[in-house]
Amino acid sequence: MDNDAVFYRELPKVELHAHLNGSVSAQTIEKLISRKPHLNIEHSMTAIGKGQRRTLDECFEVFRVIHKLVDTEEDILMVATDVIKEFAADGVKYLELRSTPREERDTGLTKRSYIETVIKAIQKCKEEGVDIDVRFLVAIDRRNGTEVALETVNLAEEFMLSSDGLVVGIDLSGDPTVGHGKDLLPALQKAKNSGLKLSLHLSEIPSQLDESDLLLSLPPDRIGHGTFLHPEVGGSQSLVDKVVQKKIPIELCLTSNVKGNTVPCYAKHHFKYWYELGHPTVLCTDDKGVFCTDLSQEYQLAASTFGLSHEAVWKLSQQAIDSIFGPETVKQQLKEKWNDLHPQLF
Ligand code: 6MZ
Repeated sequence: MDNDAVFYRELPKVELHAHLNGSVSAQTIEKLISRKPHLNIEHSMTAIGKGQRRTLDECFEVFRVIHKLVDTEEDILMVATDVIKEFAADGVKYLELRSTPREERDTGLTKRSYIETVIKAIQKCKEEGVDIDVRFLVAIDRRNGTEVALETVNLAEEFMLSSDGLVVGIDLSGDPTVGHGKDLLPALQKAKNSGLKLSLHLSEIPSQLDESDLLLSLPPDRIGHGTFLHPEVGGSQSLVDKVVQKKIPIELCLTSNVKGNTVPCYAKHHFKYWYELGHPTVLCTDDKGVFCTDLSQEYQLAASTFGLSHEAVWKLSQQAIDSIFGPETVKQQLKEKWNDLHPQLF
């Protein structure tokens, strides 16, 4: 590893936008494939390699393949444990994992046991002393509509109270071409009222202006992607004004957006727009397994594409702490950790 790569690996980092089943590494996929050889799934079907690009549609096909491989409590425990340890090995000190609870009749998996198993993986890593603080956002898949969204929020509310602070919020994700945010508004409002934080995928594709405007009225506590919010790409100044006035941090995933073809190239990524505005932006991986990346690489890419110094990169990773959904005490602990680590890097 060259010196620059070492800097990015050792840089303490905060990861706030990571979908569990999109984060499964090649090594873990191999273990899953050997558990289920009858499915005839090859690794090439679960990841998008260097230089390759897919449509968002094709990306969602990849998730369907991974879901076939991950359909028991045992699988989820292994996947979540591996993913947490991989983030820790990449220098991530605080991680918010998100995942959509699934029910699988054939294996007896229920949405409740799904959430319990992710929590078990987080606790297991903690007991083993893995150097990372992990929290969980329960995800709503937008294609499943109003009732499932409400059911998910009810479960998340229950776990928020019983998980010792591990369940902290709700994610709204899924294929952005399917469904409409207005159907999910009551569930999201209920979640917010109960104290769950909201991270919503907004304007991941063009022509979602009405939906974004509606969901911004909640308002969410963070925005995922926000690729088409600003006027230069068909968004609107009024959407930008709302995001800026409410200081809603944006989670930005460079490789995901380039490989998923919603952004034409790294240099045209909307990181530039929001960073230059001085708006809180947080670099994230989205789906590190599917897009073959890690958070160190995302920081390095942002720096080389937009000419950021090591000091500027440090500031970016440090400021991400302000956008976490964990409590104030955790923010303080993380800030102290960053202060302790600073002299080792500079
Ligand atoms: C929207 C995405 C996504 O929940 O099974 N997901 N939703 N946009 C994206 N951009 C590429 N990447 C992942 O992880 C996989 C699920 O996360 C959401 C989709 O709902 C996908 O099925 P979990 O752990």
